[in-house]
Amino acid sequence: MKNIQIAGMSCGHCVMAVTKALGAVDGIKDIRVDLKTGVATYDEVKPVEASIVAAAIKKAGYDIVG
Ligand SMILES: [Cu+2]
Repeated sequence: MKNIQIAGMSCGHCVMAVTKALGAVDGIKDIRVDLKTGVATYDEVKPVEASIVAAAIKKAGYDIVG
């Protein structure tokens, strides 16, 4: 179970966009995104490099905090 803090989400569309972006990354499943806290939670079925996750989030128009 991984947690990432995402900046820039403001509505349900943002949640969908982030969920979709994470879902497109090979190895990531069971994604939950909380709009209020900005935290995305997911499981990895295989190791996924943090840089790949960051790139996917960035491509969707958001940033990982920290
Ligand atoms: Cu939005």
